[in-house]
Amino acid sequence: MGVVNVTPDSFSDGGRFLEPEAAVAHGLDLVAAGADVLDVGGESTRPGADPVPADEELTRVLPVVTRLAAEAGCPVSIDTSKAVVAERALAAGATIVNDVTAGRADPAILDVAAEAGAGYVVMHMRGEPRTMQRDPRYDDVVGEVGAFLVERLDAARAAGMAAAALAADPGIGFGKTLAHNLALLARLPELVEAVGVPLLVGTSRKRFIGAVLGAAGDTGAAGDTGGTSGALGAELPVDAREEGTLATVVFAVERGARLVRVHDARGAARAIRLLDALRRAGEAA
Ligand code: PMM
Repeated sequence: MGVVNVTPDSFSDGGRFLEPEAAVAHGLDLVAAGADVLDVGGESTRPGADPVPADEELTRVLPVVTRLAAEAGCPVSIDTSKAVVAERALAAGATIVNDVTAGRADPAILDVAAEAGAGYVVMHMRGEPRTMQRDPRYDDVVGEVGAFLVERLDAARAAGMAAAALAADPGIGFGKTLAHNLALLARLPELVEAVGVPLLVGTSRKRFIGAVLGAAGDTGAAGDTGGTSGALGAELPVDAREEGTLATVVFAVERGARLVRVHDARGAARAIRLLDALRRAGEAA
């Protein structure tokens, strides 16, 4: 799943694809690079982000969804929590709703997705983007995220969605510390087992990657080979998290993720192709 953020303020690509032409071109590039699904979003969910009014979100995403649905040759997903945005995007050709609130922000979104026969992604988030990173705590992060996803999948089915239309996402970085994010990825098979639908995982360029690599002394600076020279504890910047992202992509897919949401589709597609070849060799042996 390739990310097309039509926002001024997303943490990794905010402002780059705000013009519809640039966003459409970027989406087509992602497909050429190997994306099988495009996820178009008009509201940033980065920690601390302010909500965007529905009319502004619609102005951002509708032209992009319309053109990509016609031209990209793959399913288009709309990354929104608002029923009205989902409804208009589905009418414009999107076929999946990716809802980071899992229907809690605007419950009517469940009926919209059900009535359209659309795919629907439920994601776990603790709190809301404006406040979610203020000291999140869990007794058992994997158990609690799994139970939440199961409950929201039940709500989606109760609204009339088919089992085959659903996917679930642990929401890496959404109200989680570094340790929570690592535990969710390390114990992904438990989540796969708990939810019983395909698992989507979004790690791309997220802060925990910068934290792990920064703690290892990597600064991302030119000439820094990592590990020895950096200021210990400094976070690796967003534009230097691609290799770390690929490690998480391979790890997540190997542990049962069926979809990965990424900014760089070429690297992820190549990594997964290699993983496939290795798996096939293992099965043939
Ligand atoms: N992450 C972001 C936005 N939407 N949706 C799902 N299902 N899973 C995610 O992990 C996720 C998401 C934030 O990343 P971005 O600002 O780069 O889009």
